[in-house]
Parts: sequence; C-alpha cells; structure tokens
Amino acid sequence: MGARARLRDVAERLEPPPRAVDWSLFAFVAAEVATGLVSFTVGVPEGWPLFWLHRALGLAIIALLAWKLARVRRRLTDPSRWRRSTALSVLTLVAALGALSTGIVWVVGLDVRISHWTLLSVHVGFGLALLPLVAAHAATRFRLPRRVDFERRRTAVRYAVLLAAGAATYRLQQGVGDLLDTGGADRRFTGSQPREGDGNGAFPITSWVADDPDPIDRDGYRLRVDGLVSDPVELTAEELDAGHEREALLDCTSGWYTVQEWGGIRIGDLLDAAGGVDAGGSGDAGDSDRDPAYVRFTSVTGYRWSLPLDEAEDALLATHVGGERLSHGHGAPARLVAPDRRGFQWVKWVTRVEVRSEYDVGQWVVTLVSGFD
Ligand SMILES: Nc1nc2c(c(=O)[nH]1)N[C@H]1C(S)=C(S)[C@@H](COP(=O)(O)O)O[C@H]1N2
Ligand SMILES: [Mo]
Repeated sequence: MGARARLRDVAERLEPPPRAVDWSLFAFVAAEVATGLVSFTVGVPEGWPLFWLHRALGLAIIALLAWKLARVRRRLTDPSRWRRSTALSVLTLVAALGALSTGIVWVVGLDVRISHWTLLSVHVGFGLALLPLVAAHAATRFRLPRRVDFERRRTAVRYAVLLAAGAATYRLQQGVGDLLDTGGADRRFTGSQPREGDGNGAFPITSWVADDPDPIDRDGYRLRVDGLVSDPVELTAEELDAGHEREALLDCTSGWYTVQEWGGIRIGDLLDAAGGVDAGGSGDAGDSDRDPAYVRFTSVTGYRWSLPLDEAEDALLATHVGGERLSHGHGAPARLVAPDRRGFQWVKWVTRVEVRSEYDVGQWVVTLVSGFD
C-alpha cells in the first residue's frame, strides 16, 4: 500500500458515524471555548494540562471537520442544493477555519499582528463567534444523538486516538519549532511570547475595551485604604513610594509576557498603615461577615479585582517599573502587581484598597464593561 492509501485507510477506520461527527464537533467547540476562557485565569505552571487539552482538541477538530466536509461538500458546491441554511453553514465554516488557522499560526510561533491585535486576540474573536454559529447550525439540522452513535467501545477508542494524535502533533510541532528556532523556545506554558527590556517602554499598554482614563494628577491623588481595617486612611502618591522592590512576571491574555523589577509598597505594609486588618467579629464566633478574607483593588475607572488576604499581603502596589516612575499608560500613580496572576488582574490606576469578608463575583462583569459610560 502506498503512503496515501494507508493514510486514507487509517482515516476511514477512525471515522466516527456521521451523527457522532456532528455532535462531537459541537461538543469539541464548546470544550474549546471553555478551556480557552478558563486558561485565561491560569497563571501558574501547574495549569499546563489545560493548555495542552486546548491544543489537542483543536487538532482533533481538524480531523472531524475534514470528515464532515468530505461528507457534505456537495451541499456547498452544488447550487441546486443550496437552502437558506447554507449561508449559515458557510459562515460557521469560515469562523471555524478562522479560529483554527489563527490558532495554528499562533502556536507555530509567527508573531503576526493585525493592526494592534495579536494573532491570539483574533483567535479568541473567531472562537467566541464560532460557538453561537455552531449552535445555530446544529439547530437547523437538529437530530438527537443516538446511543448507538457513541455506545460502541470502538467509538471511545477513536476519540482517545484522535486526542492523542492531536497532542502528539502539537509535541512534534514544538520539536520542529525548537530545531528551526522559530521563536517558540522562550514562550511560556501559556503560549505567551516575551517582551524584553526594562521599564515603561519595554512592554505594551493593554487596556480592556473602553478603560481609558485621563492621566491622574499626582498631587491631588489619594489612595483610600478601608473596609475591614482598624483605621481607614488616605495616602499620597509619595507615601506609596516606599521603596519595596520585587521582580514579577506580567503575562497578558493577548499573548505576551514581560519580567520587570517593580517598586512601591507591599500590600501587607499598606494594611499596617491603616492599623492592620480588623477581625472585629472575633469576639462573637460565627459572625463570618466580619472576617477579613479578601482585599479588593479598585481603579479610578471602576475596574476591580480581589485577591485572598494571604496572597494580597505579599503582593505589591507599584509606583515604579524598571527603576522608572510608572507612566500613565501603565497605571500611574499606582497599579497592582499580583505575581502568578494573569495580567488582567493587575489593576491599573488603583484609587481604593478595601479589605472585605466576601468574594466579589461582580468583578468578572465589571472588568469587561468598565469604562463604558
Ligand atoms: N484599570 C485597568 N487595569 C488594567 C487593565 C484595564 O483595562 N484597566 N488591563 C489589564 C490587562 S488586560 C493587562 S494585561 C495589564 C496590562 O498592563 P500594562 O498596560 O501596564 O501592560 O493591565 C491590567 N490592568
Ligand atoms: Mo491583558
């Protein structure tokens, strides 16, 4: 058998029944959106399996999509078979190919930019558009999956092989990339690429959608420290400039990272300046809404994030980066430096630090919409 015939043979033996292909395409896309979004919250290396799963699922989708297209291509190429739903099918296909191609080119390590968007951001856009399209597409040709489509052990083996092949392909690509030195070597497990150098100019300014405040007047600026502390205070920019220094890595979900020396005040010291956390309820046990558990950092724009108290104490409110005073774009007069957290949690232009007893669910929404009037 020639190589081509053998490949075809393997592909045929692996191909799941048509309905299973359709439903697993839907399920895999949903899993991609889920793993992709959750990966945005992962900042520590132990989270690597999630990134691998995302890549393996993506490569498996290529095989599923190829089977599907081989089966339905006449519906697309034969005008007499066009229906109103064909437009939706084509749109879904375009989004799928967009998400796959941007994902692949990103992984291979080419640092293509589309205006100021990194390829990863474009990939996220395609991926988020794809999910509702796939759902609508599935609805136009709705057929419930049948037990027989998935029941056989053979099917489970097929999917296992698919995912393993995806992971192996990714690993192979990594090896080839290292050999050819295509710039994959200094990537993080998150896929982020390095931005080298020290200080304000060394890394991009990244703000969500509309979070674009006017520069803050340094003399008029006050940081309020309150909530469950003994003596709420307001501090000047000068007072935050406490000379505490630490190196920390900022890893943005748009696909870059930078290691910088940050300077400012340790949050633990900041809370001490407000008399320390106030466990006021300690006398009457059970009064848990007085137990200090989180520290919330709020920007002048409303953007906010909280860290568990223990973690927060060791974090930094930075006034300096790489020995320079922070520029406006990077969050002057003061921004949160939260080691091991992804960049979007490093709140810029912080005006309030508040010790709280409860987890702040609203931060997930506020982070996306802050800055919109
Ligand atoms: N107030 C506020 N803080 C913010 C943001 C924002 O849009 N508004 N963007 C976040 C994101 S997504 C990242 S990656 C980092 C980027 O910091 P930099 O702009 O200094 O590079 O800031 C974070 N802090
Ligand atoms: Mo970011």
